[in-house]
Amino acid sequence: MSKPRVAVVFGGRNSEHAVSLMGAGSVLDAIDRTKYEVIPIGIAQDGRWVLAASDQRYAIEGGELPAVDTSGAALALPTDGSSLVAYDPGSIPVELGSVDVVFPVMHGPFAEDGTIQGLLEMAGVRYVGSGVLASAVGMDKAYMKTVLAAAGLPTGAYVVVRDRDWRLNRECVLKEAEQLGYPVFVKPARAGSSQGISKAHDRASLEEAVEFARRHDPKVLIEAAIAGREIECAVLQSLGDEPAAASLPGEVRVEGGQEFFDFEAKYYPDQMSLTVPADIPQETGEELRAMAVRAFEALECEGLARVDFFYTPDGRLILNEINTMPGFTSLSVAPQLWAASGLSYPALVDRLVQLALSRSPGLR
Ligand code: G1L
Repeated sequence: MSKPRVAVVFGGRNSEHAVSLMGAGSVLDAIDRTKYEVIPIGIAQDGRWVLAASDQRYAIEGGELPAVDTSGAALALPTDGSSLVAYDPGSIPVELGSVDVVFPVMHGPFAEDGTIQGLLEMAGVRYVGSGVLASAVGMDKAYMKTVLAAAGLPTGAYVVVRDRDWRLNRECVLKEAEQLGYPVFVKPARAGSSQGISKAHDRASLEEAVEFARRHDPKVLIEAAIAGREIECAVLQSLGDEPAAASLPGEVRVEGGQEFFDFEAKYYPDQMSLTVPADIPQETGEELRAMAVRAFEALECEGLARVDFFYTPDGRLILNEINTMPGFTSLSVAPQLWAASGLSYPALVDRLVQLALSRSPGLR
């Protein structure tokens, strides 16, 4: 039998292009080429799909994909339901033939928000990770909280600021937000990673923080600051009919006294430390893992997700967020949590590909 053909798709039209390239570098490095035929496809900043060299740790330095000058469709949707077309760096359209699985390694709008997943659904191609709904809900922090709360999971207090409210009812919005009490965190509702996030201590800094977040997204979330330790858990779908499994919980600490876990700290691992298992009471750890699985199920996630909690000084667990496309280099939190739980990075990559291969495209 021939090897399953796995297209690793990375890059994308967004500010976190380089982060995606680092993740793709790790996946391309770890995936078993004796078992799979690997086809790396980069999406350049201009949106073109480029066939990348298949044998290298692609652009692990976080460089850019070559700009290509192509005309016509950047991606040809297959008519037979399974054949993809990309371009080689010399702008030659390359018929990729049928692909068994796409492994998307991308961030932000047009990528982890369900867009690529929808495109792949239309093309009838299986893919790694969550589907359209879970990806879209996971990307929008406001809807994420709605879904988590509906599942009975404890989330923090927040206010959603839509564009119209901000332009027409600013005073009202600010008053409502101030009910949360200062300090508050202000975040773009749908930006990937931690970009556009800031902390506000008073009315003036709150207005500034909302304007700052609005540079990334016209929809903004204002959240009550929660004092507590940051404990994270990775959830992995099972291959059979068993429920999804939670990793050991790990505690994330930001080094160097930053106010919060910002974009820089997240992607420069020497600025954060991860302790696995987290030093918390046994029952708290078990409760956290059960909550993480419930969150995974509430969004109907597939593949892998990372669930982030606050553990407050008075012993409560609050679910901060769920990430359907968590950092995914071998040194990122979710892979490290699974490594400490007995599943190595190459085994995790393999499991994700096997999960995708085992499911039917379309409704499930
Ligand atoms: F395997 C999943 F679940 F599909 C998956 C795919 C991609 C998990 C995590 C990621 N992560 C990313 O793509 C990244 C943009 C964070 C780059 Cl590492």
